[in-house]
Amino acid sequence: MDKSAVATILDEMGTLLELQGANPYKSRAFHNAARSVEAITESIETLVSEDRLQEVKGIGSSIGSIIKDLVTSGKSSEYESLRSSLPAGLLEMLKIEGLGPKRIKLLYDELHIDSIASLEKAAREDKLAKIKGLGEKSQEKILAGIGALRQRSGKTLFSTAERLAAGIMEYLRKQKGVQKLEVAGSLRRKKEVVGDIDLLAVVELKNRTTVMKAFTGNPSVERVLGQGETKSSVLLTEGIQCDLRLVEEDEFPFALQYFTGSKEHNVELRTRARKMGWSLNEYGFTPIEGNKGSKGGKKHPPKCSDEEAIYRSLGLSYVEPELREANGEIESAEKGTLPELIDVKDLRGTFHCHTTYSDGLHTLEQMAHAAKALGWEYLGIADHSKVAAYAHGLSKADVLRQFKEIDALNAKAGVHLFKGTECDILPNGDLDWPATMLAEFDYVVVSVHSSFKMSEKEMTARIIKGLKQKNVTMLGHPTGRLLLSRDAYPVSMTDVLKAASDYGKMIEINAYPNRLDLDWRLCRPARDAGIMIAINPDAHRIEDLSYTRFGVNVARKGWLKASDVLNTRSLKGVDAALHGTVERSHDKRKQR
Ligand code: DGT
Ligand code: CA
Ligand code: CA
Ligand code: ZN
Repeated sequence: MDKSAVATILDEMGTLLELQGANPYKSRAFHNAARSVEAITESIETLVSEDRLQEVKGIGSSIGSIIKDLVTSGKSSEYESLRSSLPAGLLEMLKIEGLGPKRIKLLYDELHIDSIASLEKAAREDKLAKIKGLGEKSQEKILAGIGALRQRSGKTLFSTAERLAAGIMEYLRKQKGVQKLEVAGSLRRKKEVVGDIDLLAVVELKNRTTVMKAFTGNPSVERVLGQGETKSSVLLTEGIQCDLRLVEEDEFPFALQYFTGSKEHNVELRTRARKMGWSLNEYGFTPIEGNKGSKGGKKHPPKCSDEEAIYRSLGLSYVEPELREANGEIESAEKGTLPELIDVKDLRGTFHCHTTYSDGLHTLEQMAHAAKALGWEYLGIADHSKVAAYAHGLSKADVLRQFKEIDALNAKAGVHLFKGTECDILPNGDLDWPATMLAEFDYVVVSVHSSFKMSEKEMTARIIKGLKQKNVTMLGHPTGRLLLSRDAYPVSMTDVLKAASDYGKMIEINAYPNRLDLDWRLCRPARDAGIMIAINPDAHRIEDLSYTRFGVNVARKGWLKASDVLNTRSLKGVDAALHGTVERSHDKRKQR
């Protein structure tokens, strides 16, 4: 164990002793020892092996032996027994601003409060106010502190944040004097979950106060966290923070670039600017005194009227916000090799949609009409297979009935319906439809919906076994994650991607707002392995068809071009691609 890990544990032991109500002298000794350890300049291993710990100021024999245990074995029985003597929730409570060990001990002794949840409950029931030494004011402060903590750790789905931001922006645009208004931060970068909403505006001087008032008073605000002339922060009723910053017109492109981030992207950009002899921040470029730079920067950096100009000034092609994650985008922008990203307009249809045949809300015909209304050429229907009883999985008779209805609908002009299925991968890796049945569909999506608690090895083997079957087209929601509520099941995506590549299978980006699975970080590796990607809304209602745009966000963040995605192909092109994976038994073209 290294010295800062040791110091962290010593500090925690000091806190645990305080929570126990131990002699203050003793707890202070641990806190002091932690600081001393942090300050050690030579190797702590050497000090331990040469038995020289007591040379360090503030370390006596008892703390010395704890450090020795930690350094040599990574463990300490004293630390463990101290930890187990108190509920873990007490340490969590320390994260609440304004709540120290003394008060936490008081609350634990008086009301058996041992977690943030029980603390919040007691405060809401007005029980804290009655404790001697606390009172009404402290109770309010504690509740505010809990809210702030949740705020800090809280993340919000992209789709929710986008909807809230759109509402506020529409409201603000109606205000007098608003000349420019843009969203920045992770929301502009289309991250799958975001910490807060960052808005940026240019407002005429005389209207600034009223615009700020309109912002802090807009209907979705729960509470104002801070209000100033150029920056205000509010907590929205849905529990996410929103910041509005007002900047001068000529600074706007720089502020937009800066507050879009990511931080890591900005660091790389600033380093590049410095090499040209300029410093770069949210206000603009400034020449660095006496530094002409190694990249041939001019003494007077150009004024920039938009973000493109900033990137151009640095010898870079424009970098789309989605790509600003420090994944090599600056290097590619320098070489001019950034991909032309896929756009929502490139989609001509989608796959993996449910209907009333299984757990969908709308009928086959309604779904077809909705797809047509979106201007799509085709729609893939993939209702659940029979094992999915919870989702009214289809029997063979249901499927044949659905095929007939699809044939009838396809005979009318309009949108072409593909006959698909979302077939369960059973726990042993077998598929829920027999091979003869798989051959009947135009395409087959295989997914895991049950028995998530497996080892990574077993789950990986299960998925690969299902995916490589003859007539399987693509893997559905590959990791099974539900953003902000359920972790991915353990699976080696490296192995899954390799298998998909080896067996010529596709992978979907499930565009359901809380899935977004395949993750954008894996899109590039998948593409590079030659895997075709499908963007699928997993639609259960006609409205859900538009979830495809969240899938496009994922694809864009993953550097995908239109040609990397199945849905951008013409009807004919899709037909050909599906034939590569499904040997349709009833299809004459098979004999060719
Ligand atoms: P989030 O809100 O956690 O989902 O992520 P972001 O990226 O929106 O982060 P946020 O809201 O803290 O700040 C927005 C952008 O402002 C961030 O992406 C880059 C820029 N920024 C904020 N603080 C710093 C900083 O300390 N250094 C640098 N270089 N950039 C910063
Ligand atoms: Ca943010
Ligand atoms: Ca922010
Ligand atoms: Zn599914």
